[in-house]
Amino acid sequence: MISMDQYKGCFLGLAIGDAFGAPYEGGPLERLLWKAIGKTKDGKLRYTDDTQMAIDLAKSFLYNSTINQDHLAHTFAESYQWSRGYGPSTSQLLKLIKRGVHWKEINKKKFKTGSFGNGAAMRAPILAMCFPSNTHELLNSVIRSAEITHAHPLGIEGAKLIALATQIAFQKFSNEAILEYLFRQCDSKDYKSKITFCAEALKQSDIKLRKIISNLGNGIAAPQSCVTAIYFSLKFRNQEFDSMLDQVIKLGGDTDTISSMAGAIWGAFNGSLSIKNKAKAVERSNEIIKFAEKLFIKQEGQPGF
Ligand code: F2R
Ligand code: MG
Ligand code: MG
Repeated sequence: MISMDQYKGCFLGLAIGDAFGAPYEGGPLERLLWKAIGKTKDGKLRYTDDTQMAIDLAKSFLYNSTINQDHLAHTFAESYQWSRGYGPSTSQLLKLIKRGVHWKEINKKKFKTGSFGNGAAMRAPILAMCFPSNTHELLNSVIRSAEITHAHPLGIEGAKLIALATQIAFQKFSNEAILEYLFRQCDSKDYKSKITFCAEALKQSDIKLRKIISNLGNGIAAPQSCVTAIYFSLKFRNQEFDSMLDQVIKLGGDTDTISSMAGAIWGAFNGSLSIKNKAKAVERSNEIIKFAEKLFIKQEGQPGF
């Protein structure tokens, strides 16, 4: 039985990973900028595009009881603020949607095959909360959510892996069973070989971070970050959230997104009890808890769905 506390843990883990990872994302310029704009007036840590798009997805699902692509595209666009640090192609796309252009006309504008950034994957844990047991509906919804901003097959595949990893983390299967399941569900050679590496790396307690970077990646592209996040969530599932966060921050690169995706999966395993206090440092964390509660009540199979 999945508990409401696991939903709270999942959403809070996503937001905490994002807000605490954000000051370390990217190079010196990005870090300097975040130093200037990374706190609210009342001293809370601001979250970035990762959490904003997750909130938008939750809001849109709660309103429609399904993934309504046009509504979701407008919800993303209405929330857009440059200061949340969106990826370049997503920024451009959301600004155009806000001006009235339909998402289908522009989701393959900057890149002919669509974006393979990790922007669709970073919001995918929410879909596992919408569809915790219907995998067919989950996968269908991953595609519908992703293709608005990330039409590239590798962008969608990364979102699929993060959604499935979150869904199965709610069930608390063993790491071996989770990775076997993800491998079977995976359509891409590149991701498959990363999942195989992940299984091997989890057997080595003293593996160096540079080996994780060179084999799994720490970048902004989905193939360079999704399996990395899954690796950290599985490695630290029985340890404190902060131990995982420290390692992801040391990894460098796309620290907010990797710790956000890993944080969501960690929270799906462990619930919110041990991270509730940490969440108080993050802006709007009470509202995030409320979204998690509403998603739990609305999840498929429950009355009112
Ligand atoms: N934007 C940021 N952080 C600032 C930059 C960090 C640093 N310079 C770094 O590179 O590590 N963070 C937020 O953006 C990420 C999510 O991005 P999203 O929404 O996927 O953006 P986008 O623009 O669609 O894709 C990101 C970049 O990936 C490359 N790319 C994507 N598809 C491509 C394709 N088909 N061909 C070639 N390149 C492609 C491009 O460089 C895109 O700009 C998260 O990290 C979030 O925190
Ligand atoms: Mg971000
Ligand atoms: Mg990021």
